Amino acid sequence: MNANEKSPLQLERALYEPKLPQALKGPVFLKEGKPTTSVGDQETIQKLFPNTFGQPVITLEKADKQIVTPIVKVGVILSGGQAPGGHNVIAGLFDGLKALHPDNQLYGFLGGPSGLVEHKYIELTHDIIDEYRNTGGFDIIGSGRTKLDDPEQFDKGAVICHKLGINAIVVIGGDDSNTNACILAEYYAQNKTGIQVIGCPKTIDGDLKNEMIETSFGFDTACKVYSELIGNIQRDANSSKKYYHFIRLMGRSASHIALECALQTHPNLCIISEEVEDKEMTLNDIVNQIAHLIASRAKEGYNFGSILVPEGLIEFIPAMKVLISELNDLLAHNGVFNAIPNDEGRRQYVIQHLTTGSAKVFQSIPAAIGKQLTLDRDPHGNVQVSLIETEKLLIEMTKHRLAELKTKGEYKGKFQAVNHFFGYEGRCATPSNFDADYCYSLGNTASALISAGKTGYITSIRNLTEPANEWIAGGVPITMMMNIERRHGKEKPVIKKALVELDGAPFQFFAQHRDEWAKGNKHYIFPGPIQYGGSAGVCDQPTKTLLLEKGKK
Ligand code: FBP
Repeated sequence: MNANEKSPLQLERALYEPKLPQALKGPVFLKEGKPTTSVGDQETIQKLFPNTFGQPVITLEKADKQIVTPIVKVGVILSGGQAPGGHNVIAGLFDGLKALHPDNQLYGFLGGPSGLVEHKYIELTHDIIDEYRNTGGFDIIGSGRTKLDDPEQFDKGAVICHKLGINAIVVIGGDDSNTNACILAEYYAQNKTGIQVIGCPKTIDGDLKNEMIETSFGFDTACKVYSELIGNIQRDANSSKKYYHFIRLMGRSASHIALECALQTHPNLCIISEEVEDKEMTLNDIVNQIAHLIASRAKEGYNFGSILVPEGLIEFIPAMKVLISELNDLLAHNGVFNAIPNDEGRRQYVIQHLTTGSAKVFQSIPAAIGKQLTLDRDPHGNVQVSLIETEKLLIEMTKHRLAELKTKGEYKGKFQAVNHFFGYEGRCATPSNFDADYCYSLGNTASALISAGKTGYITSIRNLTEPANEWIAGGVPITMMMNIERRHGKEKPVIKKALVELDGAPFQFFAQHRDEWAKGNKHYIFPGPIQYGGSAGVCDQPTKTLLLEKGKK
């Protein structure tokens, strides 16, 4: 690519040198902790993962001199949705491998996990890596959602690894992809293929986190991008004073993104799905809450405001949850449904085959939303919540409710709503310094684990609210994060998904302040765009979620 085709920021970011934890700045040794167990169902997990269960947590520490490590060839896979920083994981891995031995090689499997199975790959060279340093996106090798969980796929993967001499695969993915990475690691160990598997915690959703994984990469940048946009919208609302902005935010099931954006921008209302479920709120309860907020703001003369809606809300409303689960069963491989040529025919088919309660709920929601609920599931069997326009549903229902309040004389304002959905805007943004540094460190750590012959580990960087120099790098056995959950009718070993904890510090802080933020227009915060150059206080700040979780504000 011609340098002239790049923006000044692109050119400058290409030169950015990610900050590393002190321990990763030279030769490292692997310090092993005590044997581990799993977060739940230990006996079953141990039986399912006899080779990879119980391994110790590893911490990387500074070594006096470089020990000689065997030459390795590594294949890397980007799995699932894009998240800012993926290219830096690969750059960190590449640089780490080359520092260990110049003859080490890195291959990229193309288009996600399917690249491994279909033998589509490229060798990643210095020139390619340099082109993608500190950039957003996953376009260096592409990503995909093919589910890697079948021994036949594993065997096909082993064939290409043996052909290329690959001894290790790095899977950069979310909770489902890392679960499958662990299954792959176990399978390759059991079958003595000599192929190691290492995972890396990726997802903007922020739901792959636990005691050892403080946050998944991409969450920081994505939330900062959305918060900038929310701040801009709040400023616009406050200027024209005529619109209510309903802003749906990506994040799949978990509301971490909505909560983080609320902490960064102080909207008038932010719905948290986990709270809706906990309080067993109905759709009507949510609409009433919104309508009453609007009515009380109108009394003070404010006919504008900001309302944040988490993407997965619909799945957390108890009656909707039942409906979605019935739809999952009804529509799985349903040739009859798929053959119905028109929307109305499909709608009637669904109504006839649901239980009476769910049929009623299905009939009560607008046909367009009903249709969105019946669309294809993703390869992991999840409803594609990003396609469900909950914000539009809420606007429509709020309009009706406000009209009722008006007839009763309880509302005298004017309601004009604008809907937004922020998701894809943030997933490939130029990574913040935090994500650029964090991802580079994750990749570098993976190279150390591989060279030491480790398998079934996920890379972990902790102490993230301190300067990068003080971060703690290491590896955590993936089995340590697993339990057994019922998924699509079957008991499965899975990494425990982290939803918003209502007794956790981030939600508690939000809950203590939301009543103030609901009122007037003085509480809005306008975070502005991500800053890459300038003082660390502005450029290197981690998320509010992380700060609060660590007892800092
Ligand atoms: P991952 O969990 O794979 O990281 O994906 C995150 C996400 O961006 C969700 O927030 C969103 O629901 C989903 O991907 C959208 O999927 P798609 O990219 O297939 O439209």
